[in-house]
Amino acid sequence: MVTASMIKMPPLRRRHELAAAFEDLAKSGYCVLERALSAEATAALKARVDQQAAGEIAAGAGWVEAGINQRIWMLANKGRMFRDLVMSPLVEAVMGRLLGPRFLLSSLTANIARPGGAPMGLHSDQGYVDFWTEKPLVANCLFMLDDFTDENGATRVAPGSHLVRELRSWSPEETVPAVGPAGSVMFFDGRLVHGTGANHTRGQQRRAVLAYHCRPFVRQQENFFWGLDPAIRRAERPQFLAKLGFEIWAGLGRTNAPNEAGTLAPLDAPLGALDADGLQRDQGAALAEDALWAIG
Ligand SMILES: O=C(O)CCC(=O)C(=O)O
Repeated sequence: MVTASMIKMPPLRRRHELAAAFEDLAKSGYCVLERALSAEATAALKARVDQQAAGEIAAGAGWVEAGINQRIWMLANKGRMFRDLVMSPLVEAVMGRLLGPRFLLSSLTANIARPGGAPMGLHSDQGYVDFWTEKPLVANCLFMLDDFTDENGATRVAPGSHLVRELRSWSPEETVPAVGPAGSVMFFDGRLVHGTGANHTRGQQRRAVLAYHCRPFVRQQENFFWGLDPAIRRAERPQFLAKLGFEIWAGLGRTNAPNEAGTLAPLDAPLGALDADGLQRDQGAALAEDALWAIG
């Protein structure tokens, strides 16, 4: 069931605040904006994350690392409040700045760093690209649902690493904790080296929602075409579905439906092999094995 969102969208910042954030992003590869979420929104998101985390463990579907930290994937299916978060003008403005127009949502997840949780390996979110890029191909926005501190596993970041052309490994000593009060959002360049910190507290969980985005020609981390709940696909706003890639961009993402345009839907009867009379037939006679060798 698609329910109405209970949270207020983070407001767009004043011009000078955004300008300062863009400067930090350019220089350091990340920026933290405090009070991006209201206290009510932060509490509602946190409660929903906790409920889902417990539910996934109870259902035997928990994604738990080394028995401690928990990741929740596909939040697009797990509450309208998460879908609204990525539609906010603030996310739109900062992601647009980093990735250009028509960027896509790559994944929408929660990450809970629990006491005793080990640090995540340092990496960049476009680490699968084996060369440095002049501009980021992907970018992330991390909503802090708890105060992020050095002790409780605030994300470790290597300031300026997004500008280092040589792809190399990084050591924890080159990183600093990205701290901020609950309700803050951290935006970061996909080339920035970072990772979840170790949680050294006795009893504090450190929860985050991560809206990871990519340029429209990059493969997404989550496969929304298979993974999105069909009921949500039917009910959601075209703008949201476009963010997931259900629209053609620059000729990419076609389905061969007649007059395809706007939000694309699964086809009941995709156009297949036709005979000369225009009748659909399975014309898939196998090629002889030696023909395959010839192709290879
Ligand atoms: O939760 C965090 O602190 C960061 C997670 C992270 O590094 C990632 O998802 O790539």
